[in-house]
Amino acid sequence: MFGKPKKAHQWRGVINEYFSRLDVDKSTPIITLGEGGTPLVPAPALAKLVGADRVYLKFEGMNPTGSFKDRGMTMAVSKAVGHGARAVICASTGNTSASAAAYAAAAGIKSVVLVPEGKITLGKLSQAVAHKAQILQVQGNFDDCLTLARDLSDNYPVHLVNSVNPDRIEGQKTAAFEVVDALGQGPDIHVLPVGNAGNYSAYFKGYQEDFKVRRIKKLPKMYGYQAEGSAPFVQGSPVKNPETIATAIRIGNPASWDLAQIAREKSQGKFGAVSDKEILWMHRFLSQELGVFVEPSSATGAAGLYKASKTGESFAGALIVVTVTGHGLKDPMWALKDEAGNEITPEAVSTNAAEVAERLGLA
Ligand code: AN7
Repeated sequence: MFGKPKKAHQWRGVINEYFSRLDVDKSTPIITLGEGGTPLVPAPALAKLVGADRVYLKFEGMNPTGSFKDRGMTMAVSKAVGHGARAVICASTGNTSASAAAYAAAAGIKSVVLVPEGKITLGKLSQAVAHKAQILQVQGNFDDCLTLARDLSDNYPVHLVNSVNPDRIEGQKTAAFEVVDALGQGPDIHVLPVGNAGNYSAYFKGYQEDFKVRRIKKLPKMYGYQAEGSAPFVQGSPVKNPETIATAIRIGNPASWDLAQIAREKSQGKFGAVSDKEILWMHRFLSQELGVFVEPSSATGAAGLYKASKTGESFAGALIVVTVTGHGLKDPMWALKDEAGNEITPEAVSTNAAEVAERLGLA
């Protein structure tokens, strides 16, 4: 009645899906966990909130390790293995290390990760441990970790997989291709959170390539948002001691500074900053009104978009895509606090149906 079973279409990861558009060839060993192919989720409640025609969330928490980093890591680790590397190293606020550790495990090589002491979330740390990375907590911030990772990879036999490695940006540009494939056009505005600005630069690269081959008619405006205590692009210079609860983007000296400035200028985009409070408000809005659970830093783009609409920018008639970069389970503690910051503990009840119905307000 339902016909013969047919082979289900299986997404094959970004290198296989976009092979001809990436810097790879037949000799490149493809290390993949099936990354990419993430949902573009309609966000009518957010469109209404900001007065736009249509808003979509590119839900990057749906990648194998729960963040967009997997797109760049499949490329970086594949190329590293292709070059004969036996070990990779990265500095990380957490997601890069989780991804590097997983792809290194899949490749059967060693991973070394340098993280700022006490400043990465439990979910991310557990991933690096699970995938058997050699983890060192550095007495410094992310920027110090990156300096150290660059130094080690320059002088010792270990391959750097931070986004200063162009293979990372190359892999991450596939997210823009997917947006265009899904919409059949480019958005008017693309919004995302910014730390090192690797992803901001990568989306722009993807859109620029789509523009060159006429898959889109114009370049989307790139809007990048940072946390107020960690906003070097807004300040116009590096921030020495960045601070924000959004630990993923607690970065004061962005590695992709120049690329990001070019992307902002050529796309007629902008950078902005939002407070931790605004980030947490949007974090809750996305999970409660749209069913999309992200880590706080991932709500920064949407929070910036909302702030822009509140302060007078009109999005009437606009088609907007907002990238939400990492999954809520990476850092679940923020969902377990109410607006005043108090712990939320579900009520305990007996097994009596009448009593439970009454507690639920059903009786
Ligand atoms: C969820 O993992 O830098 O602007 O070391 O984890 O490309 O740096 C993470 C960054 C946004 C910012 N959202 O992206 C790391 C790291 C999440 C992130 C960013 C990060 P970039």
